[in-house]
Formats: sequence, C-alpha cells, structure tokens
Amino acid sequence: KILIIGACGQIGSELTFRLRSIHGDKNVIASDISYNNPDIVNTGIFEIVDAQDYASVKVCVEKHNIDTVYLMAAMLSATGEKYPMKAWDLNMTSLFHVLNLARAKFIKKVFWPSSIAVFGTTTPTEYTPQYAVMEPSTVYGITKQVGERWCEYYHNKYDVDVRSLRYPGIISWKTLPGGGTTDYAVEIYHEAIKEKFYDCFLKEDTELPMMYMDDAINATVDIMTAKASDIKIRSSYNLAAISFTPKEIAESIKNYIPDFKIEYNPDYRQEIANSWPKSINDSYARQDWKWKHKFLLEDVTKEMLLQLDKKYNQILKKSN
Ligand code: VAH
Repeated sequence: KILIIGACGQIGSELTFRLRSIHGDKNVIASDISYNNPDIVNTGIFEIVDAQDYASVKVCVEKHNIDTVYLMAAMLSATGEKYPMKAWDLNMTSLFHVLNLARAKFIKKVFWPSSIAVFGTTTPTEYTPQYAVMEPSTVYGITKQVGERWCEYYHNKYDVDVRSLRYPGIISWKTLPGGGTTDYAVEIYHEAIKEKFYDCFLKEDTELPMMYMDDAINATVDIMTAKASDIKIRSSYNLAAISFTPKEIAESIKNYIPDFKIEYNPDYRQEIANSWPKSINDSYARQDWKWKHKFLLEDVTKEMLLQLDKKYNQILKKSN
C-alpha cells in the first residue's frame, strides 16, 4: 500500500489522484498536516500525519500496512527564505523519519523530490549537467542538496530503495502551489482568466526550467516503477521539459486573450530565480529509465486556460 505525505499540496494532490487511478483508492492513503484540500480529503482514505513526528508517520505506516512512501511535504524556496529554521526542520526531519523507517524495514520504497534549486550561481546555467558545482543560496536549495546526499548514503549504506527527481518549476491548475518562486507561472494563468492582467514578480527575461504537472507525475510514476537496477543515480536525477521567460508565457497567453496585459515588478524572489539554471540536461534520466516529456509551452497554455476558464465560470455560475 502507498502513503503520500503532503497529499494536499500542489504535486502531492495530483500524485494522489494518479496513484489512486493506478492502484485503486483503497491502496492509496493520502495524508497531510491538516484537512486543507477537500478534493483529497473527501475522495478517498485520508489521515492526519505530522511528517516531523516519527511516531505519527510510523503509526500510519503500521495501521495501513504501507510499503511505499511518497514524501511530498516541504517548505518551498520563497517561504523558506522567510522562515529558514522552519524550512530546515520540516524538510530534513521529515526525510530522516522516512529514510529511517525504510532502514528499519517498515517500508520498502521511498520517493523524495529534489529540485533544480540545488544549483546555485556558480553552476553552469545553460543545459545544466547532472554532475555540476552545487552552491545553493536558498535554504530550500540547501535542504534539497543535503537531502540528496542522505538519500544516496541510505541507499549505499543501508540498501534503502529511495528514488528522487530534481523537479523544475511545475505548472498545474488543480491545486495552487504554495511559497515557490516559480509560482508566477501558475498565478499568471489564473490572473489572465480573472483580470486579463498580471503583475509579475520576476523580470520579463527570467528564463527558468519548467514542466507541466502531467509530465511531472508521469516522471514520478516512471521512476518508481522502473527496475531498481535501472536507477543508477541515487542522489537525484535532473529532470527537464521546457524553459521559458515570463515574456514568453505572456505572449503565449495573448494568442488566446489578445488584450491580456502584464507588468513586471521584481521582488525578493528575483534573486532566488537568478541563482537557478535557465535549462537542464536530463540525459541520464532519458537513458536510464526512458524518461521523455510531452508538454510544450503552447500545450501548457492551451490546457491551463481551458481548464481555468471552466473552473472560474463554474464558480461564476454557482455565485450568480
Ligand atoms: C519553488 N516550485 O519555486 C519550487 C521549485 C524549482 C522550483 O523547487 O521553490
């Protein structure tokens, strides 16, 4: 049985839907620190689990006979800069608890998300290689860099089957992201539908690696179903799909909403974005477990606007 920790979050929620559809609702236990996503809480088995409390995780693992854990709870880059110690505590303590449950053989397999945030200003920014200098300048990036080291250590030392992906920015419409720097690429679509205007917190030429949620979920399922012998990297795999700037995403939106307007007012998140790569070389993932992406920017814009237009119009219908 599968336990998703952080199932109410942006990736966790869509991972829950997908894993329920693959394995059946009764074989997937969704959990989070609170009931803050009714789409998840009211549609299948849901438990309150505090990822920073070993007993809380262990009780849920034993109660539901869990063998695989997806640890999707974390504090992201922007919020992590506001609360550095909270980000360190949440991101690291939760990882140790899950790795130690696997070491003690309470669970068999672990998925843990890393991020392109492990790279810093001294890393080559174009087509960043799998192996590169890593001097992350955000607390979030530090937790991901250190977490990768621990995942590889637990695999090599205790034979823990932990698998990880360095996610780029992820774009989706079902669940809003929380506290990320790449969140602009989600907010812009919501604002385009609601206001036909977006006040962007990054400069127009800030190129970042991005991915549509369906591609990210496909990659997560693919790496977790691959043969253990195919997973040759046990720190974390680079993962890539598309790269674009706020200007490019705005232009793609104007193809559908010609009078969409955007302003650029960079805030503290500009410095975070400046420390990250523009594009990522994910050739190891493509060769080791046959990863390939599907969604290009025009596909993302079309799907996001279509889905959000439906979502907001349904809200409008309900409200009037
Ligand atoms: C963030 N969405 O912005 C996350 C992600 C690469 C970005 O790690 O913090």
